[in-house]
Amino acid sequence: MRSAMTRLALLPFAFAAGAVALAAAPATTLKDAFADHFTVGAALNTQIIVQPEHPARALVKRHFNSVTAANAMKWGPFNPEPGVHVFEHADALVAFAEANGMQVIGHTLFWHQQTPSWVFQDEAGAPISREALLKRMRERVRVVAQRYGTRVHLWDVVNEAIEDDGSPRKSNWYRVLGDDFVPEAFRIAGEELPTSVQLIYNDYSMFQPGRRAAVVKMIHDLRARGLRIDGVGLQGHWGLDFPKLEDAEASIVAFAEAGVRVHITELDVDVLPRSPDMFGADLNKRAQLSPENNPYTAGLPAEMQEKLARRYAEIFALFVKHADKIDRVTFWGVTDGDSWLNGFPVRGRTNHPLLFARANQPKPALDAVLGVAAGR
Ligand code: 9MR
Repeated sequence: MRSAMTRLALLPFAFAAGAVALAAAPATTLKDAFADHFTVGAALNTQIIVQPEHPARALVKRHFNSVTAANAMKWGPFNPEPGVHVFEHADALVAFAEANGMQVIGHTLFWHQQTPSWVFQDEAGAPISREALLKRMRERVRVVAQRYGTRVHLWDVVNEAIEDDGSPRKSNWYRVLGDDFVPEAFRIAGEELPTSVQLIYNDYSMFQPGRRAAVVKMIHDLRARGLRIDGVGLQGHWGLDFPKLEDAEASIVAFAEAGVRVHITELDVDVLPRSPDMFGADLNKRAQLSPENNPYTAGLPAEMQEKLARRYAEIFALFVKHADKIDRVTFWGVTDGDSWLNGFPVRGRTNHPLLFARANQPKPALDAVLGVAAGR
């Protein structure tokens, strides 16, 4: 790692002092550059999924060999009312991926967000029983198993069930199922999905020691019960200065040592000011919009482009170092304009967290990431 970092530090980046901020299209692509290391994915919002002429589609086809629905497969958008399924968007994602030789990532079976409240109520509107909830969970997995089977490469079975300190998140799932929530979710997924479909636990701030230890324990507990878990997803909603990459590295190593594959599932690098209590992706945390916390509405200045590029380079140097443990690196969005970070943790900001700018232009960060693959 240190040698890769040192090499990077010595690089005369093409966008240094005075250079134009945005770069020309590179000759190589992300998926080709990292072909020997891991697949490279992007989360697609519903506009990109349903509009064949969407301008970001060309970038997706060129650079990525894995796609995740940002929303279309979650319980709420997919099954908003009892017995009512919206297949159209998920079907379109799967068809687009198949037409272009990309893996489909199923995101996500069970999460505390974007799950309709009816899921946790019986027909009379009273809190649901444990048995009835387990039955609903199984029905959901049966529907996706029957419709997509092995066309979905893996599922994030459970998303975000652990707090920073390692304690269980007190969600609606936990209120009904308690400590059985995660094992029952993996039991149902393992029984209903084809055996070649990988089963993943996915969470943010995986660099936190408490969450790291709890996830390692979860892996051992699931296996002790005879249940299957194939991988762990580190979301990777990171910033220019957080986390310390040694902490992320410790988690990558710990999960691999626990015997699962590692996935980087939702990578982006927030360039806007954020107070430390807002780290992570807890959607209940919000701050007020102000000129101070929204400084780059007219575009990202050259020195910030460079900072972002260097951060992405050190992040990818870490991933390449651990490529034997990592199956996939997925970005949470394609261009800066479609990033969720324009709305979190402050609504209405102009963020620049990805490798492509708002009009699809490659940013210096793309060149820096490709440079890591090339050993530049
Ligand atoms: O990108 C997703 C955004 O469009 C939704 O509004 C949001 C709220 O539910 O969820 C976003 O994706 C989240 C992902 O599913 C799980 N990890 C955190 C992501 C960012 O909130």
